[in-house]
Amino acid sequence: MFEPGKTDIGRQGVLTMRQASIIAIAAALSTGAATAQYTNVHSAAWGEANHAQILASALGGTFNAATSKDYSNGTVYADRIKDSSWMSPTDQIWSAGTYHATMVAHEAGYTHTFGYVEGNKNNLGSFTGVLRSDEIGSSATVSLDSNFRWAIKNDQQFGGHLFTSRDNDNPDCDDHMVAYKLLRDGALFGYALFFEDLKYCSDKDYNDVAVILTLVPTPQAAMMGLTGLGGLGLLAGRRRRETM
Ligand SMILES: [Ca+2]
Ligand SMILES: [Ca+2]
Ligand SMILES: [Ca+2]
Repeated sequence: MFEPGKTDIGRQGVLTMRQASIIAIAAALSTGAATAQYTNVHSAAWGEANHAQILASALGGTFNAATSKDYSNGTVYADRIKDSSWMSPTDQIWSAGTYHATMVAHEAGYTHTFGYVEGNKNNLGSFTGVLRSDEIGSSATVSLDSNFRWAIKNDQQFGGHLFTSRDNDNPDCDDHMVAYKLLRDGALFGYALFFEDLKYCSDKDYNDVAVILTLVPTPQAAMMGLTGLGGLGLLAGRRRRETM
């Protein structure tokens, strides 16, 4: 490698070019970071719970702002996922896996069915419902072997507006879901999903449907991952039934 005291002009020339290309890549990376988009979440309407309050009711403790976008209760860190980026993973397309979903809030006039659409695009007609937004505390395990988008479908509006986590699926091409990684002692154990249910995202409070996901790598790990959730009672009930 390059030795600072060495006066090998030819070699230095090569290294200078290499350094120049590294600088160019670094510049591109920093531009990417600067243009990485986080959808702006507005304050909740009077009387409605905001993200910090919903996280607290679902996970316990008091969630305070850790950065301009993240929250923490001292034990669980909610790390906001980018909504659009040309290089980082975003909250739009989700990876195959097993997720335990719990409905934790519904701060909206409309009620919705929460679920998913398999694949990366198209096939919006294949929406699969999992939970209802007016059944707070209800939970279900979703196991998918391909990429997919999370989605909500309006239960009242004619035709049932469907909005997914992929902006381009939506009739207004707007962002209808923001999400956080949930970390405990730095380890990812789940996600929090917050949906906006109004077309054109007119109030942008992103609290109209809120779901907590816990990763389910193995049944045993799932039990452990859920211990921080209010849904523990539900789980305990199910576990008892299973062992009877
Ligand atoms: Ca988003
Ligand atoms: Ca809203
Ligand atoms: Ca709302």
